Amino acid sequence: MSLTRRQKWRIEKVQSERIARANKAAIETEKNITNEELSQQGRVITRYGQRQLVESSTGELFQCTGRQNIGLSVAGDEVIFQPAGDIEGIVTAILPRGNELSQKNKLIATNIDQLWLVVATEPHYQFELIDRYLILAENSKLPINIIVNKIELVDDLDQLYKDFSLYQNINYQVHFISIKKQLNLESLKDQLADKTNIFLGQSGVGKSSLINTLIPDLELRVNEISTKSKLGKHTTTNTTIYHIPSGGDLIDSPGIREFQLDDFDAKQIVNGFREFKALIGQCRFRNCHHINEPDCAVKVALDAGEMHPSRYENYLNLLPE
Ligand SMILES: Nc1nc2c(ncn2[C@@H]2O[C@H](COP(=O)(O)OP(=O)(O)OP(=O)(O)O)[C@@H](O)[C@H]2O)c(=O)[nH]1
Ligand SMILES: [Mg+2]
Ligand SMILES: [Zn+2]
Repeated sequence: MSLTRRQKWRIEKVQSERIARANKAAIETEKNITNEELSQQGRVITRYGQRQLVESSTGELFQCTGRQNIGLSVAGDEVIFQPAGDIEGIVTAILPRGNELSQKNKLIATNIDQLWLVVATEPHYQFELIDRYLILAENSKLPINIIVNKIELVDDLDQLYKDFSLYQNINYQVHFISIKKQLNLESLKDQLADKTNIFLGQSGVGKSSLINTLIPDLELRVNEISTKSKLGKHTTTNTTIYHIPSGGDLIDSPGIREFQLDDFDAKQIVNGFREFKALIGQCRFRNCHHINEPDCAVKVALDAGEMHPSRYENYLNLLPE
């Protein structure tokens, strides 16, 4: 759908008005900066419109506007900010990002140490969907591991372990848990400690249940942030970082519920299969698609049983026409 000139003009006008308002707010805040207040490094906890809530290294929260032309920071961003009074401040720089998680070109969060793909026995896990999430993570340079929830629902645990051994064999960690029966949650907490974590996965697998188990007073904290940031109740719909009492941080992103996997191109798909990496340079043809070319290292590995047939099948299914 293409926009008419008039529609484009409207959108640009609304945007420039919004930016003008933000700049005006920044100028107002800047007036309150006294010389004693030196720049600090902090982390963006959540963003609301043109404002962001920044946590200082001592754990204080500052409601900040951004200085002009530095771009918008999102949850996870390390920033340099200058306090103006006790609760306000101005972000003057965004530090280079280690990684980014985006959805449809919209940045959701940055500097994620660990992405967890949550699947469950009900709705029953699907390998093709798992592989698609893994492709996304591998291409965004996001370390990813797998959580299998609701294990108390299966009769045959051995079969379940066998199903996921193919991912363990290519060095993804797999945690089998039951939130309902509180199984294996302690070992998971150990894995979350000292890291910034985010949970992804289809609806109904238990992401919210897991977050509530890890942070029992989550609702209280959401309210606290709303009050401190004066951002109103809207905060609950924003991507926000919370500290887990047992260690580590958690990025809660309700938008993840609608998370859609974009289509990948052939290069991204090859890049998304971890076990291909060691083989890629070894095919006879440099532009080998690993389908039916002669002397294809991927096919050789498959025939030798070194690559799982289900992964290769998904590779073929996911390749664009
Ligand atoms: N049997 C069983 N049910 C569970 C377990 N963990 C969560 N559930 C249930 O699964 C349902 C979905 O859980 P949620 O935490 O809402 O799932 P979600 O991933 O946040 O889903 P969306 O918000 O829609 O993306 C709820 O009814 C939970 O009570 C578990 O270990 N075993
Ligand atoms: Mg949920
Ligand atoms: Zn090949």
